[in-house]
Amino acid sequence: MSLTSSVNLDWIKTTCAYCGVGCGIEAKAEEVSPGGEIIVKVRGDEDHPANFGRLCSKGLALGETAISDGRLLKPSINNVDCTWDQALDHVADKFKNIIAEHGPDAVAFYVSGQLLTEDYYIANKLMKGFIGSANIDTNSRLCMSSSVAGHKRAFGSDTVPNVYTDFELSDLVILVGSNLAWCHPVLFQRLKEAKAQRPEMKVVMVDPRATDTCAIADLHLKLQPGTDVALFNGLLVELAEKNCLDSTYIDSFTEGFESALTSARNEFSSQQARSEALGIPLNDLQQFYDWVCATEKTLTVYSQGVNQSSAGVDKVNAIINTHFATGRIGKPGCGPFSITGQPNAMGGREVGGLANTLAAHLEFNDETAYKIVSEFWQTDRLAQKPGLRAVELFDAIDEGKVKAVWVMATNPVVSLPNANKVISALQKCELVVVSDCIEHTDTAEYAHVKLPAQGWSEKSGTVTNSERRISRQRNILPPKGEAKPDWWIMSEVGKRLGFESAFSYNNEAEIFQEHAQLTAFKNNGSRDLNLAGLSSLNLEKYNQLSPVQWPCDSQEKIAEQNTDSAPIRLFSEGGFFTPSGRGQFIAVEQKAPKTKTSKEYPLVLNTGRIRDQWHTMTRTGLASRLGAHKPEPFLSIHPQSAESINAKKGDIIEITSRCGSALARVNITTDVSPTQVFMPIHWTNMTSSAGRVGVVVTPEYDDISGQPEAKFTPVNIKKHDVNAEAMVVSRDDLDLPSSIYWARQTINNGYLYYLATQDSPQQLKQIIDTALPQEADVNKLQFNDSGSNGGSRFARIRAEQILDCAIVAESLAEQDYSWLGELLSSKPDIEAKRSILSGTPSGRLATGKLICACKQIGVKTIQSAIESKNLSTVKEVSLATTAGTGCGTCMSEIEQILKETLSA
Ligand SMILES: Nc1nc2c(c(=O)[nH]1)N[C@H]1C(S)=C(S)[C@@H](COP(=O)(O)OP(=O)(O)OC[C@H]3O[C@@H](n4cnc5c(=O)[nH]c(N)nc54)[C@H](O)[C@@H]3O)O[C@H]1N2
Ligand SMILES: Nc1nc2c(c(=O)[nH]1)N[C@H]1C(S)=C(S)[C@@H](COP(=O)(O)OP(=O)(O)OC[C@H]3O[C@@H](n4cnc5c(=O)[nH]c(N)nc54)[C@H](O)[C@@H]3O)O[C@H]1N2
Ligand code: SF4
Ligand SMILES: [Mo]
Repeated sequence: MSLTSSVNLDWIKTTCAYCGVGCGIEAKAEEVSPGGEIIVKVRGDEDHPANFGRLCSKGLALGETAISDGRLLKPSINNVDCTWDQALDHVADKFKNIIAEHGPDAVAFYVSGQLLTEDYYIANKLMKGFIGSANIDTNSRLCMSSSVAGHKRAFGSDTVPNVYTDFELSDLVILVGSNLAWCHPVLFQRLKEAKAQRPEMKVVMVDPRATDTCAIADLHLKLQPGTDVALFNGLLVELAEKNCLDSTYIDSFTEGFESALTSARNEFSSQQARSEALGIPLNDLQQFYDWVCATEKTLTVYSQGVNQSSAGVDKVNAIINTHFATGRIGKPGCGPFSITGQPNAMGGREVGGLANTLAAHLEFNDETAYKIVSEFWQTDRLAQKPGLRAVELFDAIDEGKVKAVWVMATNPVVSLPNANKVISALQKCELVVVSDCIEHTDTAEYAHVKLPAQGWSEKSGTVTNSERRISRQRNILPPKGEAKPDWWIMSEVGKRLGFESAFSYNNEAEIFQEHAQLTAFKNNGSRDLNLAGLSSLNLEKYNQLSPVQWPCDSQEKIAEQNTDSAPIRLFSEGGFFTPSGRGQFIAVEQKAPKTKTSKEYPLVLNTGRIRDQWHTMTRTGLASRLGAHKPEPFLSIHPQSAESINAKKGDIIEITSRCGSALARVNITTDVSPTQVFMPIHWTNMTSSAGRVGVVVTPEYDDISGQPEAKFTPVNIKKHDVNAEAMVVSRDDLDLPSSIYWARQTINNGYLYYLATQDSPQQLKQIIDTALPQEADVNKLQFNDSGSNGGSRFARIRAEQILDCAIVAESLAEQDYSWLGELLSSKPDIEAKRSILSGTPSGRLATGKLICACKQIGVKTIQSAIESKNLSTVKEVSLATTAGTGCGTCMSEIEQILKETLSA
């Protein structure tokens, strides 16, 4: 593709495609050479109040993912390419027929916090307003729904009262179930910098597992999984006992304090008993409680360790109770702060994308709300009752009750619990439509209709971040292939379903304006979400919109925000949206997770994220520099667990629950306790043979929110028999037999495969030979390792290129082979050949495992700098090697390497 004169070559302000921090980015299209490939350059936006110029490794690598590789470029029906008209007619006809025969509840949308607000608004309007069913649910059900439900119980609305500057202003930050260092890296950096400036500031981490976030924690409470309610109930008791209550706040603005306190008191006979149940030493528990009692500016930041639990909503309310009790809410530096995961989790909540919300913070079972929305949308078909929530929805598909599902911007075959059941449901479903920007995803495999959506850098609209700040995402590049905006695709189907006038939009600005108008419609202060100040933005103003926080009910208020950028906090003086106008304490009690461990399933599986990958890797998986940090699916287990199954470094482990099994490389570490194991969520059928952890995860969920218990599945583990292993670099996908364990990492110009099998090394070599593409005119370089029972190393070389290369042995655990990842972009010179034949990196290939993804610095470079230059601080290492000078998230690893190298 060549740049046309219509493409803007200036730096354009936009927002990151990934997490809910919502960092501002400046991006720019650039031709590598005249008429050549276009790349997108990315830098942090210094004016954006979320990040003030900072970015993390994922944000910095966005340019590398804005490429044509792997993109879904054309619509198709049953895997045959077709025109947009054919695809849209087909979807509309099928929906129409199914609705005519079985009613509107026989169809469903399953959408995502990665849609823009404009897309999300259209999805909600079409399903709830015009198809007349509330069967639209979203992956935010798996992510934020416990927080939403907790907020509604306490505040009467789904409101996040805080702002990011609270991270800097707080004196005590409690991180609950949040791996901030890896999952919200820019907030982590802000917190870290604040703590460096004010060392008296305290950070407490509440997580059963040790993570990189520990690096800034003064105290780590390694609680038993699922026991957060008991921890915060204990705090409430302590606050009462130590006279640390704010009775003015309690009396003036809240209700239900006494019963919440009674419930917390009755839970345990003493704090000693509580500490035993929590698995936290009494001293640590007391230290934590003392700090909270003594610190006015206490900020509780929480994420999936809280939400993804069958007691998720109770956990949220147990936290909020403690802030109500102390009046520490809505004031600088304090409050209960739920941080969102996806870039537009908040926007989705605002339009009402969850199956149990009507629209724009208006709820079902409320006649006034019903009238407001019907009147505004001019519809008499508005859904009457809440729809099915994610897990229930896929169960209903499995049972044949829902016959058509349209999946947009999410990959449920990977991300839903009991994920093999999702496959069986999709296989039975009469119509599966998938809108995605990527051609091959685990879910798209089961689609009858595939619709190419515009992705980041092409699409245009708005997102809302964790601090209620609305920012524009702007297009930088022309769309790839025939990709269209999601809102356009749905509107076209809406028109074809007979709702012409309701879905005739010329651009996304018109949709945003309508959404803003609905939030303001007959609002009169009755709803927190009010975008009246934005409800008359025309296209030009919309295009110029700078980041703005809601509520923004007048243009004057927006102008004020722009002049002194005064952040908006809520609830410091009540003003709740409950029927009584008072904040509600909720009496909660510790409940055990729904599925119990047993003799057969003695360990608890915890799942979560890694630093450099985003979810199912459809996009971060495209950037080679993001693949190197953790290249394979892994299972973290404690040394005692390893001993119990006789596992050692490099082994492959099979992990099994009542739902299913997965395979992963073992990571033996005291970061997890002896009764727990941890596995990341990112690997799929596209990137591994059996690394999809969702297959193992229990489908139990919180009854109130419907959010699955993704952090607690009883499992057992055993060693997977392996007689031979191989690493293969290949320019193409390898088609491997199903008996082989494999995982695939993207490298420059191809893939690095990790293989393991019960076959012999010789048999494995044959399998690799068959899987590699036939090539003519190649020179073969081969070394047969007589010491390794049929092991070998070989490469095929043509002209100045290494085509592929493999190392086969009984075991590869003893050495680091990450240097193989460099081969497809290196010349077949003497250093490369020597490395291949000897199986040991030499020369420039010897920099070791990647530590700093931004600056591409390997472990060996860091180690040798420490040794040769006598470095003794992380800062010195950074200066000497540039490692850690990009996003800085690798600093704690650098520190670890420094410690290890110095002690060695
Ligand atoms: N690199 C990266 N960043 C991301 C994402 C990504 O895919 N990759 N995804 C984004 C999204 S959508 C989300 S939702 C966020 C999630 O961000 P986080 O919630 O920070 O991430 P997780 O790794 O899911 O889980 C957080 C922690 O909860 C802990 N935990 C498990 N059980 C319990 C418990 O019972 N109590 C407590 N207190 N803690 C527990 C886990 O050990 C884990 O360390 O990250 C966002 N940012
Ligand atoms: N066991 C376990 N399971 C979990 C979690 C966990 O911690 N443990 N976390 C849960 C959480 S918090 C989340 S948020 C989910 C995330 O899980 P998913 O939402 O399933 O993961 P993604 O890989 O982000 O899927 C997004 C898809 O949308 C596509 N896409 C990107 N942009 C666009 C766009 O603009 N339009 C369209 N149409 N498509 C687009 C991407 O290519 C990708 O295929 O996983 C959940 N599942
Ligand atoms: S912290 Fe990283 S992933 Fe999150 S928005 Fe900022 S740059 Fe993007
Ligand atoms: Mo999420």
